[in-house]
Amino acid sequence: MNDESAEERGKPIGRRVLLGTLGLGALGVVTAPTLQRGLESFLASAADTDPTGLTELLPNGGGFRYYSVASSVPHKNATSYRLKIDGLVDRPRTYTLADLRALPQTRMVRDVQCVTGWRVPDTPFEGVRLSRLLDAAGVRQEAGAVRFTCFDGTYTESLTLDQARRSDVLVALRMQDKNIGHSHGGPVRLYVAPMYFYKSAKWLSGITVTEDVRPGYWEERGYDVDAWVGRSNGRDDEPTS
Ligand SMILES: Nc1nc2c(c(=O)[nH]1)N[C@H]1C(S)=C(S)[C@@H](COP(=O)(O)O)O[C@H]1N2
Ligand SMILES: [Mo]
Repeated sequence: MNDESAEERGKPIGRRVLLGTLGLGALGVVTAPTLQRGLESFLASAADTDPTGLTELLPNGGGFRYYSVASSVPHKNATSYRLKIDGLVDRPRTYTLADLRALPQTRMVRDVQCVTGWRVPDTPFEGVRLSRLLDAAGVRQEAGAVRFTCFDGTYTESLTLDQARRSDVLVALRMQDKNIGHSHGGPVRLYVAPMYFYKSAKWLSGITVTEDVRPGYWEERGYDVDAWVGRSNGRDDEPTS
């Protein structure tokens, strides 16, 4: 069984930790952040102390935990994938994967930090700077924010325009020096290097320039909108960028 089939199982509530290769997929159904933190610290300690080495079989290993708030997510490839940029722009546009690949690519290597505590060191991401796509679209003067939507049909995120224009914010096509696979939000995910990983929306399909920030999926459920790794969300972590 692969992680994709695990992803189809279970209930469509909360975010689920995909443990298909261990046959533990049914564990991960939780909604409240506190409960979910409890679950994740359990899983984290299980992974830290696992005497069998079975956690190495988790999809892709390497410390990432796999999240989806949707019960199933369609697969998109070079033929079917589209990224639409619209809203308060002069030149709305829909990009194919080939269009995105043809643009200059930026590679960055930073730690990834999830707000629940796990951190993965030195993870390469590569893709097109979001600022480039915004400039190409011609952001209108009255715009103040960017909203991201996903082809899982559920997840949303947002950044202020100033945050979105940072050079360490990418529309990422590659992660860990591979094309981004479905579990990690491929073929295209957002990568917001200086913020907790919930800002890095997987399965990115829409970028809408708006007047104001609208809180995203997890932000409506209690997480900070300005999610700088460090002091936001009541945490104390080393910054990632
Ligand atoms: N579409 C979508 N993007 C998402 C999420 C999600 O559930 N759905 N979870 C977020 C959270 S909380 C984290 S920690 C990372 C996990 O990314 P990974 O599954 O590649 O480890 O994706 C973020 N982006
Ligand atoms: Mo997260």
